[in-house]
Amino acid sequence: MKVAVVGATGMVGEVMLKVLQERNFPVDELIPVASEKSVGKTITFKDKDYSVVGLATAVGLKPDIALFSAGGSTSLEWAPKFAEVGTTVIDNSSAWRMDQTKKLIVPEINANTLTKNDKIIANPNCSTIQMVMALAPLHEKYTIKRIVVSTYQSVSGTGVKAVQQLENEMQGTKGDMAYPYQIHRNAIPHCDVFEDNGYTKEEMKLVRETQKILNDKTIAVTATAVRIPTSGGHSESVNIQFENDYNIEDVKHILSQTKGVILQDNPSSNTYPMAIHAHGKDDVFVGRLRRDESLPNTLNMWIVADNLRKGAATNTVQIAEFLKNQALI
Ligand code: 11C
Repeated sequence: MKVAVVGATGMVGEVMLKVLQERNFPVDELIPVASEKSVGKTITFKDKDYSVVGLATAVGLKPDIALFSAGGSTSLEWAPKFAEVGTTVIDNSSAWRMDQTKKLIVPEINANTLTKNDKIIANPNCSTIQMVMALAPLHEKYTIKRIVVSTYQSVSGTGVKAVQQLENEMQGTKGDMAYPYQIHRNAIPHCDVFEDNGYTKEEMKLVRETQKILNDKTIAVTATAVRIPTSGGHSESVNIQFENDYNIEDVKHILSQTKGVILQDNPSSNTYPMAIHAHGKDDVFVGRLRRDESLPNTLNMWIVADNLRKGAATNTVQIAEFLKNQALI
């Protein structure tokens, strides 16, 4: 299989290359793609050196599949050009997610909707992926009415400049700022840009993408997204109101049986998910399960995942694996 990785020198691109190797995705020919300033750089993949090429060159090579992590505007311009030459694009940006003609896929939940005609497939936002991984099986059993989510997001979600800002601040050195404020020893209630309704784009992604993936516009979602000085993963406090009452032991059983979800829930041994443990892993970790005693049919939980893995690269590669296994590419 001829595989292009667009944005190969970026943070998510690097993890994509790692995940492709770890999962032994059948890459016969790798095409690492990046912006003009990285063209000619060398990328090592499975002990072989590859030269980074530009987007136009990559389209000309007609890859079978292109994994994109190069930002929304690059994706809007170039994904259709790849699709035109027959390449299936899996895109990590927000460019196509809410396009009604494009599918927004978390493989464990809705990959079965994919067909050969889906030439541009959207990968959801990291904070949405980890939340719906835990909620989809519970929605199926108890029907979710409303979700209140607060996120505690890693600086790696913003990119390399933010990781560097935190490093600089921890070491007391000066450098470029990715955020309007210091992030070290701080919590900034501001992820991505503000929309006209006073919510940030990140918060609205949690609303819109959740409804699209769970294929249910009636689910009410409200979100607060906060950046904190961690680098290994995103954490989320999630309050879920169901239509029907639930049994907490059954909830635990369902989550423990859900592929890709690991239940870590034992207060007596201080067992609960944490970013420091989720870092570098592909699963979504769930714990602190408890009844919301202030409302009927309502549950509280804590969800953690590595935002660069299941939140981005791993989910993308899993979509590619599904397409390959189902002979859709
Ligand atoms: C963050 N969730 O942590 C973002 C990063 O729409 O794919 C990914 C942005 C996106 O800031």
